[in-house]
Amino acid sequence: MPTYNEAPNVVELVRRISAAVVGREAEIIFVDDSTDDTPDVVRAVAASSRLPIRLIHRAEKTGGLGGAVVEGFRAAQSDTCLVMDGDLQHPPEKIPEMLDRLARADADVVVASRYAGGGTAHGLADRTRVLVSKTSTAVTKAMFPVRLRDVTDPMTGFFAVDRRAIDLATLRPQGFKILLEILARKSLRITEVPFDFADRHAGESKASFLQGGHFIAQLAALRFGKMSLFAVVGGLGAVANLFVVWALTAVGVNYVIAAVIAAELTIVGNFLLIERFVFHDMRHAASTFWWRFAKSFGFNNAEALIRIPIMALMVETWHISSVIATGITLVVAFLVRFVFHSLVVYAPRRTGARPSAARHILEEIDEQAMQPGEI
Ligand SMILES: Nc1nc2c(ncn2[C@@H]2O[C@H](COP(=O)(O)OP(=O)(O)O)[C@@H](O)[C@H]2O)c(=O)[nH]1
Ligand SMILES: [Mg+2]
Repeated sequence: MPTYNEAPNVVELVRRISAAVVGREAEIIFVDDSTDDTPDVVRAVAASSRLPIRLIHRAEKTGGLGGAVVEGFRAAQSDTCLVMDGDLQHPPEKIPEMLDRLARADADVVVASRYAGGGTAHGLADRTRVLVSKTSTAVTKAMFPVRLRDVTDPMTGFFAVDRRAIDLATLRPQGFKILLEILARKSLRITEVPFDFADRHAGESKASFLQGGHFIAQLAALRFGKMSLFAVVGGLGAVANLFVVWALTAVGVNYVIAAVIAAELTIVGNFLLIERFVFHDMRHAASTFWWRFAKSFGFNNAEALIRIPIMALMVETWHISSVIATGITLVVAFLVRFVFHSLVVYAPRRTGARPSAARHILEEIDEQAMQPGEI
């Protein structure tokens, strides 16, 4: 159970779950990122509970809700794991049916669906959320027509899974849509049971606009891998580049200088965006920030410098139009840039093998430069 400030729901939740799983061997794991007194309430309830209750209070809320769910999978005693929200929108009375379906051994995942026959979604707060939920479900299903063929509700947070069927290490949970992440990564046998999505028992929803942004990034990353996000960032950079040139020349800056300033700003901006959105999951294993920046900055400047003469050469020797030559060089440059970033800029640090002396000195300087200053 992922929880974020659900203190007023914990007692009722444990009461209803305990009643639902009577006669079964079970435990409840709260993976909690709360800033309120949820941990205290969980500890108090655990002390008098018949069911074993464990609390994992995370210091860092890595991956948000999805990260919490994966952490719960890792901690669980059993391979059979059931995920549900901590606000009683998911009725605990459904648990036995879900576990029985999973135990029948013809499914790896049992999805409790708001949209399967007999299910309802009246707990969605308002018309806007119903529309957002339905539209994003349709778009998602269209993007994964095969994997999600048998699923009416890939965005539900109520599901049971056999942990052995999924590869925890490949999951990249970011925010709310953890089930989608699981279903899209691997072909699994899926069964659905309908359920009534209730109103929140107490407290407030933590879904937000930002979660919507995460979701779009997650969809793109799942479907097209990092390259599509990389292309989106590159496209934004091109637009920003044009805008800066236009703005600077409009205030009287010489166009060559304007072009150079715009190019450098775009290179830096692109780097920051790909750090944050494209290669964020590879950063921790790669070299330090400034070292990555140096590689990316150096590469992009070199690339810009040689692209133009190469283009000129193509026009001169192959006699093709300059527009086509520009197109070809841009596509090739995009591919080379992507490969360079994923294989070189974000390459995992080598452990064991000794780096070359020059690299060692550079890294040492870099390391020192990153130390907090002391006066
Ligand atoms: N551990 C953890 N749980 C979260 C986080 N964000 C939301 N949750 C929990 O995830 C569940 C679903 O969130 P909720 O706010 O009800 O979303 P909604 O049902 O889509 O409105 C609830 O149990 C929340 O407490 C988070 O960052 N970390
Ligand atoms: Mg909820």
